[in-house]
Amino acid sequence: QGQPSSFWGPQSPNKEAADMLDGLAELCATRGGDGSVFNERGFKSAAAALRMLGTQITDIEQLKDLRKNDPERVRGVGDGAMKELTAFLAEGKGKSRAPVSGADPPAPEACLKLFQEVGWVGAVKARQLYDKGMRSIEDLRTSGRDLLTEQMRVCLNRHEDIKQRMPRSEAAEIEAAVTKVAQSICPGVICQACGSYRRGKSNCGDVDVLIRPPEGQEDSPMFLELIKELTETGFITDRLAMPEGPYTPGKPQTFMGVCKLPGEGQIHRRLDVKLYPTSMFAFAVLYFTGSGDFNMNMRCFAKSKGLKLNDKGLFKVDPFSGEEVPNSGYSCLREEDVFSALGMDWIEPKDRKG
Ligand code: DCP
Ligand code: MG
Ligand code: MN
Repeated sequence: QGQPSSFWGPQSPNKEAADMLDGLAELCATRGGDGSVFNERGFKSAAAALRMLGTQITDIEQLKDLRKNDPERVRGVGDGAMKELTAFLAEGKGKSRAPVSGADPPAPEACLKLFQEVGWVGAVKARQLYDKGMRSIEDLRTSGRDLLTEQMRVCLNRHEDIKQRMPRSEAAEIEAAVTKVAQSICPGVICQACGSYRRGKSNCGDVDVLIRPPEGQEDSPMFLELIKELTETGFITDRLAMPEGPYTPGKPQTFMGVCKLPGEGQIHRRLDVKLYPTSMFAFAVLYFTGSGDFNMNMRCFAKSKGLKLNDKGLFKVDPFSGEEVPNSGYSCLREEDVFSALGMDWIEPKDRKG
């Protein structure tokens, strides 16, 4: 702002150097990969600064001097750009050249890994995005949107926030925020954060809140109202999954989405909320406490005893058909009951590792 714009474009005495930097920025953008976005921006802002500069730069020492004595005029010319400009001015102009520094083209595996860090993007989608020429998160944002599902788009929008794990104290605050509204809608309802939080981890990737109808009640129609209210207060910011169809007694209900605690400096967090009827609740708590490996081991153990364990119950399996035997479900109101039904000793959540 407030700078002479007449130097812009073809009139700029530093057009060639600026064009060179813009070219490198473009190269970084198409190559993508982690870190290259930084280079891309750096080169772009350095190019812009050079175009604004009235004086022609023929020697790198001029720029070094400006950076020292008049930094405002060359703000945007960072160390990365200085490296390129040093080479450019020394070698002579007009050569098309690869960056001295700059990101190496990312290996396909690096891209596939990067893409799968975006929620809902799996191996197949990551490959598809790569084959369509996507190389960075920035690429997905600028030209990959049409290739993504609604859920992937939400996760991409919030990527910088939700890829970060949160301290367990924040998971506790989120659990409390959900509990407070749930209690106001349905007094006596039980809310319990499971997942890594319940296993005592010091940080959590998301918060998994399980809801149980009030004492003496098998089911509750409160779920949609809870989600609605949490959304209206601005706590829930995005939806990834909602219960399908109208409320059906006896069926679990699932919300997946994104939330943000009120107040300065808070960032978006992944939140899963699930309501299970009382008869399924202990199984659901067990399942959503994990860990994933622990669950797999416990399911295998159940299988070895001719039983099937999931988030809804523990059932006998017909040895011939392999099907669940109707009405064979064990009645377990506490997690402890599930362990004893399987003939296992109790294992503390913090010890449920493998
Ligand atoms: N779970 C499972 N199998 C899956 C997904 C989940 O058994 N395919 C169970 C075990 C997990 C729990 O659900 O512990 C919660 O899933 P999360 O993905 O939220 O995992 P965690 O809470 O354990 O870890 P994080 O801190 O990353 O959220
Ligand atoms: Mg979790
Ligand atoms: Mn979860």
